[in-house]
Amino acid sequence: MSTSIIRAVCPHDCPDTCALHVTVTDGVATEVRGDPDHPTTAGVLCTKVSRYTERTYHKDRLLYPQKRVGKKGEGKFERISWDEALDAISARLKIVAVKNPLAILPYSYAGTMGLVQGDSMSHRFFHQLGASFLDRTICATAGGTGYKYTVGARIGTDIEQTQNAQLIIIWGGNPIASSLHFWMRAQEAKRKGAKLIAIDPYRSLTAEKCHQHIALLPGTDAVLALGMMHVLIQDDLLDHDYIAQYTLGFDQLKQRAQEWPPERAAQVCGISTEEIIDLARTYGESAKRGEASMIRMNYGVQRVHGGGMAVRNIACLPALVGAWRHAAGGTQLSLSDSFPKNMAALQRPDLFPLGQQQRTINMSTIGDDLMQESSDKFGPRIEALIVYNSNPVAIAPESSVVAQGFAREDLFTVVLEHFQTDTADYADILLPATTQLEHIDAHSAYGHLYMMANNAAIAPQGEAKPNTEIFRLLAQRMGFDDPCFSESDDQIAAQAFKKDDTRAIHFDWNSLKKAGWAKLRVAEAPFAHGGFLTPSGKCEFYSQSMLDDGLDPLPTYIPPYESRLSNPELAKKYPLAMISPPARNFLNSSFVNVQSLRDTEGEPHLDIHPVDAAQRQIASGDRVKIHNDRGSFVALARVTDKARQGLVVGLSIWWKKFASDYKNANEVTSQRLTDMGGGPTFYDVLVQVEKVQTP
Ligand SMILES: Nc1nc2c(c(=O)[nH]1)N[C@H]1C(S)=C(S)[C@@H](COP(=O)(O)OP(=O)(O)OC[C@H]3O[C@@H](n4cnc5c(=O)[nH]c(N)nc54)[C@H](O)[C@@H]3O)O[C@H]1N2
Ligand SMILES: Nc1nc2c(c(=O)[nH]1)N[C@H]1C(S)=C(S)[C@@H](COP(=O)(O)OP(=O)(O)OC[C@H]3O[C@@H](n4cnc5c(=O)[nH]c(N)nc54)[C@H](O)[C@@H]3O)O[C@H]1N2
Ligand code: SF4
Ligand SMILES: [Mo]
Repeated sequence: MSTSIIRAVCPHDCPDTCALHVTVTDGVATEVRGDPDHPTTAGVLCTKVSRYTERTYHKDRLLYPQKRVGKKGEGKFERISWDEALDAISARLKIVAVKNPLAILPYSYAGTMGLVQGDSMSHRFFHQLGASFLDRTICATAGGTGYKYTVGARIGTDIEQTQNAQLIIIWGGNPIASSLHFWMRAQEAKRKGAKLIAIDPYRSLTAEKCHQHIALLPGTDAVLALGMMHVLIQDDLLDHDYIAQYTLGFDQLKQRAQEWPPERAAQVCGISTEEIIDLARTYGESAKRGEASMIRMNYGVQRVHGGGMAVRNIACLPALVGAWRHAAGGTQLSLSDSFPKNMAALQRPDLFPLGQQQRTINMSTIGDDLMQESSDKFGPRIEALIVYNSNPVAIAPESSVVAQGFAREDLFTVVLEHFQTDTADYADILLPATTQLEHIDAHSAYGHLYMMANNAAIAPQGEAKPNTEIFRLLAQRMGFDDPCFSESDDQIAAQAFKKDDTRAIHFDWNSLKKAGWAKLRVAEAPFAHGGFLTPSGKCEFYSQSMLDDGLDPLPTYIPPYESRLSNPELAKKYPLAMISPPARNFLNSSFVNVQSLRDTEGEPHLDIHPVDAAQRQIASGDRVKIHNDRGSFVALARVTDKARQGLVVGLSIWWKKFASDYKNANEVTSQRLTDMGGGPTFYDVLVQVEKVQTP
């Protein structure tokens, strides 16, 4: 018997990007554990990934290529050989490409965050083909854009400082579920006396464990931040020296904040005036005392119409009180721009045919876009769709339109997957992909500062192949002869980070593979002495770039499309706001098919406040229908004041095929986009809820 420990990386879309130790005995992975020496992983994994072998060796893993034999969406397939599959795909892509390659669309997101399996060979392939580009907006572009206007780049407080903070504001995030290793450090800070405050419409697992919970209405965070600015200025809880040296536009900001006395802000946010005054004073006074006050923002704040502006407003706060002076102060939304990734080498945009027209499709409106006919404005109708690392039929908004698009008989759809997801059901050709234990990859992270290496622990299951290999083989069949199409995964991984960049100068792929991880060389407190990456080099309270892009250059409020205050007519019909944030035991729609994890989540639930439930004669355990003009889905009611009055919460993202009505929360979400960044508005939804009468 031979047993070894392989160094690997969690590939999932989670800020923590854990370092893994995979125990392999006689070629079989028997256990996946957190690397005890990796500082942020600290030997701990979440429940999902500690069950990784259950997912890898799942009886439903796709093990060989298949072609559709039933109707689209029916999920009936027949086994074929790799040659047959690849020949069929390349033949069809050639036919479409001769007419217009822009009619081909790749659709992918963060099923794996790996730079090799996610961002390299596939991009090279579609660039060479001259296909449409995909704007990958589904998660974070609204907030990312708002943050960049203000601070300049997605750079912020290092998670490894968290335990040194005296005040931690967790704003629009539920780290117990979605960033466990940040939460572990926040707990350490709490034990050392730090105060924890959660800002969230829902009493999430995290909000429940904080000292204070401010349950504002969804989509009103921008106003809470404006109300805080008002109080900070009025009470002079400011760091005048920091403002003078390192910020731009304070006088204009001051005027703007005047418009938002806490009384007015409180009305919009649906909270008390005292809560706003108290929050601002707690924040400002903590900074005045010279303490480290940290705001951990998360993406929950930016899935609404004004989501970009909300992040921008919040991102102004640390500069007002000088919180960036401390390594454990400031704010973190994402650290992705800390990494000197070499995207040009990985993706080779230069392969795109010279002089050919380009087109970009926003992944958040895939439903509408699949339904578009050819036109001058839109360009050619989408005729071929290649999906990998994503499950759009479950996760994209306004699902009924998405499903209608995928059901088009004239659309040629290829899906690369581990499992027969809701999306795979619509494939013409379904290809088996390897999991993280079966391929190699290089990783950056968005919640810590380590470059990471994933070694293959086991052989591919069945006939599964890495995404890279699938696109390599397709490139051969398409006749693409650039040498980059013959690079091995190791050769690609070795190009992941820019070696001449001071942050990664110590990067060497072979040694990274042995060590598993290496920290970037970056400053401990990124903006302690200014150095913002905006055009002015300052934290921009006033942003000329925003004005140039047609936005208000100052912090402001952009109300939700759908809320009682902003759309009272609609609210008459659909009076309840609905959000559908991540369930603890799923990762987006990944893991929903892992029995032990699904058992823990039970059936799809809807949390509803006792007053709202009573008005509708709903009791816990009742089957309820959640609906609006876009559609409906069914869930089991949980009557609880965790959901504030006027709000319902359906933890997500369920596979439709595991729901009694074959539907999920995205039936009622809309394809309208955020104020900036072209993001989706998953949490900007009004619905009505009623009990389903059982015969
Ligand atoms: N277990 C688990 N972990 C995950 C994921 C998962 O699906 N499951 N998903 C991963 C991905 S892709 C991402 S992007 C991140 C997600 O990270 P986040 O978007 O930060 O998601 P959550 O941590 O669930 O926190 C969202 C919280 O925001 C709250 N919220 C909703 N609307 C508003 C609002 O308008 N204002 C405020 N202040 N709060 C609001 C919700 O109630 C919820 O508690 O997590 C990653 N980690
Ligand atoms: N209602 C609602 N909808 C949401 C959200 C919400 O909060 N509420 N959150 C949104 C957010 S933040 C996000 S990020 C998106 C996430 O949406 P997606 O990025 O689509 O994430 P998943 O649903 O996890 O699907 C990823 C798929 O990739 C597959 N996969 C993993 N690794 C590989 C690989 O190496 N090769 C191949 N070929 N496939 C692989 C997995 O099996 C899985 O089926 O969903 C969004 N949708
Ligand atoms: S999902 Fe997040 S917490 Fe869980 S193992 Fe992966 S990186 Fe770590
Ligand atoms: Mo996400």
